[in-house]
Amino acid sequence: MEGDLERITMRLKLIGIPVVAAALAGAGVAVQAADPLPVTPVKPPAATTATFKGTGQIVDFVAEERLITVAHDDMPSLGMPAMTMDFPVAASVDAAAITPGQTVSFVLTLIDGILTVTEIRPAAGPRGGASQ
Ligand SMILES: [Cu+2]
Repeated sequence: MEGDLERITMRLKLIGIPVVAAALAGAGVAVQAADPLPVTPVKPPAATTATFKGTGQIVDFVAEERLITVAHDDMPSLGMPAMTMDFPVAASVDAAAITPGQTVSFVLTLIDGILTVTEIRPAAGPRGGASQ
């Protein structure tokens, strides 16, 4: 039984649908949340190691969880309109350089089906409109 759960959890992590794990937990099945980071289900383009460039404003950053909230601009390469959402931040990114309020450009890499911030830096120039 434990082995089954481990396999299920592993598979859920691989396909990036923790919602199902939450449903199992709700049904009284104890599922260890191995990875508490929320993920954003995304229909990935053909390549599985795709990267996507974006711009936006940092709304929040929880360093302990390496979780960033970004009000990002339109991302046509992802088919995503402008919105505010969370991303996990890769260990290779210098967390000390992430400051809420900052306008940034960033790179998302699809890692195990999860869009992860792998690069982030202050935007080169001032931005026009108000962020959403
Ligand atoms: Cu988004």
